Amino acid sequence: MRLIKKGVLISLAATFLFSCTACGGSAASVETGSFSQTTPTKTAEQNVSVSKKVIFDTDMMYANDDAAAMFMLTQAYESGELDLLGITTVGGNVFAANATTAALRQLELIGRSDIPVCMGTDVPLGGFRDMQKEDRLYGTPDYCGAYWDFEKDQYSDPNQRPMDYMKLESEPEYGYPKTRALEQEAWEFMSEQVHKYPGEVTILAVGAATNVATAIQKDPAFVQDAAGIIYMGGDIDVPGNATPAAELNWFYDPRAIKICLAADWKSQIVVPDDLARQIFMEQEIYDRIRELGKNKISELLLEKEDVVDPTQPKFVWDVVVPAVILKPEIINDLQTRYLTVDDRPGINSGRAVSWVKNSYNNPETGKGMPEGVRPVQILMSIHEDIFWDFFVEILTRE
Ligand SMILES: [Ca+2]
Repeated sequence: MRLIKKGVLISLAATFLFSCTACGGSAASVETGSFSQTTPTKTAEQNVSVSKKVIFDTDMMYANDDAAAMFMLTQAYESGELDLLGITTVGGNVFAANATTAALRQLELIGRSDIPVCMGTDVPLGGFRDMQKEDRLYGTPDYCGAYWDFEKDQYSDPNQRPMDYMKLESEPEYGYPKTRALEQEAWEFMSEQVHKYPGEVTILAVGAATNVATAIQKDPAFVQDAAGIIYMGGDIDVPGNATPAAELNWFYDPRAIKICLAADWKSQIVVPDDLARQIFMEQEIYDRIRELGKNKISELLLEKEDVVDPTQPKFVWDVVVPAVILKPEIINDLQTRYLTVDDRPGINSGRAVSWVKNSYNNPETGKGMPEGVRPVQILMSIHEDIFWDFFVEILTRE
């Protein structure tokens, strides 16, 4: 029974990486500073500036979109395009212990165990949901990541979930790592690095936002010393992919993402599921990776999956996040909106709510915008051709 459940989880994961999302339009220039704000309309030129020291905060699985995004970052680190300070793990697709094993093991397999990994928390700030109750009241989610294990009544108590990355409930897909995570909490690692390099560190948050929100709560100077944050998460103008209201990362810990979005960052960019729904991994991309890739990364990715099922779109959510930093020319439509999330328990828990320019309100000036909510840049479309060329090039680089 257990194996069957796991089988379901794994097969869903397999469609991830190379499973969902968007489209887009214009050149972007990079300079020191923060991401500029734009009007909530398609712009011809985006003035994006980013720091090149990053921490990758992830709910990683094996050769999924998180893993491919991490490989893009390790490749860029290898060629000196950025400084990958470390990987931190969090809940979302899986629990933090599973994500930690996956990060350590995949770094080993590509020969980059020098990159620090820190295990974070998977306990949402508001506590774990009661999935049986929520199912009854709000319907069964379409996808709920690590919550599947509660959903299927695998654990009668959340404390039975895996909490030691060297003692998972079954042998990990690629085996246990020989290397170990740092003996430090993820939020502490983030905080330490941000203060070590004030104004230089960008957080790339592609799982639930729990670690980042914890750093904000425990370290009053955290946000002020960070360069900014880029999230993958949120369904802004479309129905959720977890529930009708919410995207998975924001469904997992709505309170955390609400705290993050309300913080006074120099720069906040959201890569939403709206975008992910427009961009698909086509067979041609696998074929190009097979043709050009002679490295371990290509091998890992193709070993997991190298044929597109024409009946199932292959979404690629998280891989857009490193591309925003490394190849800002992909950016087409970057909109400024005031953005928050409904963090109350209920049918709308995790729903994104945004304010755009209209006859009375202007997110650029703050006129008519709600108190306690901040402007955020939302990437609504990219230039797909530029993105895919970059994706293939960086992952197949020797
Ligand atoms: Ca993720």
